[in-house]
Order: sequence, then C-alpha cells, then structure tokens
Amino acid sequence: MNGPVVALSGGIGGAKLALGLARVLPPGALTVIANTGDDFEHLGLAISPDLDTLLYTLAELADPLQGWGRRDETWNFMETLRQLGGETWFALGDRDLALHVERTRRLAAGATLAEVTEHFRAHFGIAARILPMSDAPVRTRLRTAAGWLDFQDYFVRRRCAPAVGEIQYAGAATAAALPAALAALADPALRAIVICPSNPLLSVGPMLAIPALRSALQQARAPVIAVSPLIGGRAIKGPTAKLMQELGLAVDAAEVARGYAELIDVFVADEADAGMTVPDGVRLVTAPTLMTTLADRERLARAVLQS
Ligand code: FO1
Repeated sequence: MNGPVVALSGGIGGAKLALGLARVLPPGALTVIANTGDDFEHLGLAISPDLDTLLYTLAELADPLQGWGRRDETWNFMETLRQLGGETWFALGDRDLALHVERTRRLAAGATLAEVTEHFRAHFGIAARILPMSDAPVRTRLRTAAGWLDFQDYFVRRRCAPAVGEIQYAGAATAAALPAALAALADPALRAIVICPSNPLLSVGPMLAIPALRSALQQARAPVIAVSPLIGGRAIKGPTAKLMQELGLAVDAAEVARGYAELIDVFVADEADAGMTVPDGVRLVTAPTLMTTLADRERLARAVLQS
C-alpha cells in the first residue's frame, strides 16, 4: 500500500538506503530524520556531517568513494590552510566549505538548523524532506584512555583508534525532538518507519536517546523496520564492530536487533545472517544488504518496503 515513509539515518551507510528509498518512492513521500550528534564547531564553522552527507547523497552530488563531501570538489582552501599552518585534520573541500560558511551565517542570523537544512534541500532540488532530529545541540562523546573525546576528534582526527569504554549523547535527554519529525512519525497514513543501516551506537543511538523520538517510535502504528549495519559480524564501513567489541557487546546482527528490541517490528539482515535469532515479536527478513551500486540501494529499499 502507498503512503509516506520516514527513515532515520546517520551518515554514509544510512544515506545509501535513504537514496534507494527516495528513488523507489513517489517524490515527496520520504522524510529523513538525521542524526546531529556528530555536529561540531570547527575553524569557527558550524558543521553537520550527517545532514550534509544526506544532502549531497540525495542530490546525487556525494563523493562516491568517500561517501561524505562532494564529488565535484577542489581543495585550494585546504592546501592554503596547510601552507599557513592551520588545522587540516578535517578535510573541507572548496564547495563544501561554502555550505558550512552559509550555514554558519544563517544560524548566527537566528535561523534554526531545520530552516537552514530546508534552504539547502530546496536549493539542491531534493524531493525528500531532510530534518535534523532536533534544533538543540546533541553531541556524541566517547570515553577513552585519552579521556572523553568529542566525536570528530575520535572519528576523524584519531581515526577511531582509541578503545572506547563508554559513549555519551550529551544533551539528548533534554533536547526537544524536532516538531516536524514528531509530526511525520505520528502521521496516521504512515506506511513504514525505517531505521537505516547506520552505526547503531554512533548514529542511531543519539536519535533514540531523545525521549520524544524514542516514544514516537514505540507508539507508532506503522511498522518499524531496522536494517542491519553488519554482515556476518562485520561492518561495511566504520567502527561499528570495533566499538561493539570494546563495549563488551556481541559483534553480530543479533546484538543489533536486541538493541532495537522494543522499538522494531521487522529486522532486515543480510542472507549471511539468515540463521540469526531475533527478539520475540520481531520478524526477521533476509535480503542482500551490501549496497555497492545504485541498483543495490533501490533493491534493498524495495525489500525493506515489502517486508
Ligand atoms: N570523514 C573523514 O574520515 N575525514 C574527513 O576529513 C572528513 C571531513 C568531512 C567534512 C565534511 C563532512 O560533512 C564530513 C566529513 N567527514 C570526514 C565525514 C564525517 O566525519 C562522518 O561522515 C560523520 O561524522 C560520521 O558519519
């Protein structure tokens, strides 16, 4: 049956399925709620990596290899910054930089993060809605032997090397969920809610740590469908498996499903994990979840919507 779909997504992996969903659904049927726990201020700029990855991916402007940033990029700013002795551990392409400068200007002028994102979505001609999980700051932080680290310091600067003992979503407990996100989740015509295959701990966790978002999923009449970010116990990209191991969690899809237990109706896992167990009340669906090509993204999106 038809009807709107809401997807919860972080950066690269989630954005791939978001694109697949956007391409198989009628224009305007998809709303993506994005993680903002990776956001930070850098070089005086307000940077929202997962919102930007979703904008570029849904605009089909994303760098196909990196997954983040733009494919049509030049690097004069970074090269000159390096020559000037500036901080260059976080790569900002020239075109990407313009978006951060404009977001920073609009925020300083009093716009909300949702308003700025809406402006960029319209500019890129993206049919799907892209909503930050909140306009209030939520910051993922990680406790390591080197002390508590901000997200991008851990993820980019230190390349996820430090062992993590604890993850904190600072601000999530008091952050107001974006009203438009709650409205989308409460839509009686909703066909499905999809938790994209983003890192459960780093990208989905911050969203589910916002009380109103979590309860919106619990109360949703539409089926909640989570897609596994692991295949055969391995992450396609990023530190999911390493983090789960460091936090003493089983490193497999069953653990991910357990983490979502009271929120989801369906768990979509790769055929490699067909024998896995899922919590009571959760239905297991298996499908190829590796998304290398655009056709893969669309195929998985169809499998999710038909699950
Ligand atoms: N990730 C990296 O691994 N290295 C980078 O230099 C980097 C720069 C960057 C710039 C803008 C942006 O929106 C994202 C960027 N990312 C970079 C990715 C980002 O750190 C991650 O995609 C998310 O925070 C995790 O999903």
